[in-house]
Amino acid sequence: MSLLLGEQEFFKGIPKIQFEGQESDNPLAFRWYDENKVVAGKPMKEWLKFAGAYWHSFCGTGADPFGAPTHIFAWDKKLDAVERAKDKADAAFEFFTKLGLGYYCFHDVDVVDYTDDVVDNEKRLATITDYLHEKQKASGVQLLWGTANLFSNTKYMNGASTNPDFLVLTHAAAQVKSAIDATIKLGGTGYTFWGGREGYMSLLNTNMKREKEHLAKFLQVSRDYARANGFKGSFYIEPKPCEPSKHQYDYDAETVIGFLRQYDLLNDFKLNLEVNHATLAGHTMQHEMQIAADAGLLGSMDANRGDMQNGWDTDQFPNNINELTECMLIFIEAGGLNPGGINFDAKIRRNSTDPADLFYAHIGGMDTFARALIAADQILQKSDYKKIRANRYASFDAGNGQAFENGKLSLTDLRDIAAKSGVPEVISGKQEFLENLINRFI
Ligand code: XLS
Ligand code: NI
Ligand code: NI
Repeated sequence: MSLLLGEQEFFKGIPKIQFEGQESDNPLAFRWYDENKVVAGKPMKEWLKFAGAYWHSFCGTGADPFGAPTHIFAWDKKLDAVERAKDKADAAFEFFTKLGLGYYCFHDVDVVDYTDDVVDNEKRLATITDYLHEKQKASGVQLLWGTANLFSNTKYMNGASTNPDFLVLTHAAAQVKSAIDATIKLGGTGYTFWGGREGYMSLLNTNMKREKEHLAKFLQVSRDYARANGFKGSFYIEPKPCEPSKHQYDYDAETVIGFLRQYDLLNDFKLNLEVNHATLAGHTMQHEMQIAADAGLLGSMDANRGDMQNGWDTDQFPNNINELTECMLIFIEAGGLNPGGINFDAKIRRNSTDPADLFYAHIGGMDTFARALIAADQILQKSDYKKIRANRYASFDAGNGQAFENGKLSLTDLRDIAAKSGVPEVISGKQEFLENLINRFI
């Protein structure tokens, strides 16, 4: 089998990862993710459009505030930025192909290093975009979404589109414009905005109203540019409550939906939800997904998990089967993600330094999703889960309850029904029963 290697093989000794089933003890094989297995009417690979995240897997060096890089990349050696970027693309596509990932996601600065020169950056990105285009054609791997990094460079320390200095906003616009061009050229199904610096560190120096209006204007002009240039995909906002800013304007799903509605962006934007952002916002991922699904805005997701003891975005690989099974119940009932996929916005730990570690991490994540998908499908098909939930609301299905839902009863009418009907029964919410039921199908 052709592995579509570049000049060098970066992950030597690692074969194409195959499905071997639950009995396999091969750590470099899938035990649950069987891409063509049909679950709930569709092959797994159609439900689970997995994507690799360029930034964590091919740029993240393992450096932390207390220590130097531990991930020393063989693709990061050449002196010329574009040549270095091509090696990185070779490594990335070797990895995607060996793992069987159908999609990938990137920020502009992940795929090629940027300078402070707008024109130079545009040229670099255009050059590497052509190279990525060739890699996509040769491998069949597709772009899930592109984005611009508007948070790492010094100039964005006070925000990008919400910066109080207009000139900084224009530099952010220049980056978004060429990242949109790259996304269009590469046939990306989405374009993501994650605003780590779009918020504040202190209200003492912040005009919040004005900053949010600037953010909305910036999104509108970006949308207009992309649509005028033929972008047919979905824009995503990726909510996160804080980190790196103390407070971020895209706090959580509910906040973002209100913002999109206020600025008339609902037709073009959906949500890209991330597990560890949900937990940072004091929610579960299930909560965020249900909010988005109910609004018809469940666009895409960033898969990872947090750490129970840490209050930051640790971006660990997903491995919590209960959490994901509950997510998959919402996911299947919503018909999956539309038009997005499942991007592994997750990083191996600083001290995971074997080339195989990146494979173990993704295999574990993909297997956990696959297993959760199967379990959730069984729960929906074979248990009373849906019925129990529906029955709790049965009193609204007919009679006065239905009249209330249809807006036919006044407050006085409701009062009169209460006076006439006596004391409500005590009715169990059956939470423990349902929790056991989830475990029974895992
Ligand atoms: C950071 C975000 C980031 C976005 C893309 O917390 O998750 O990685 O997904 O800019
Ligand atoms: Ni993310
Ligand atoms: Ni994140």
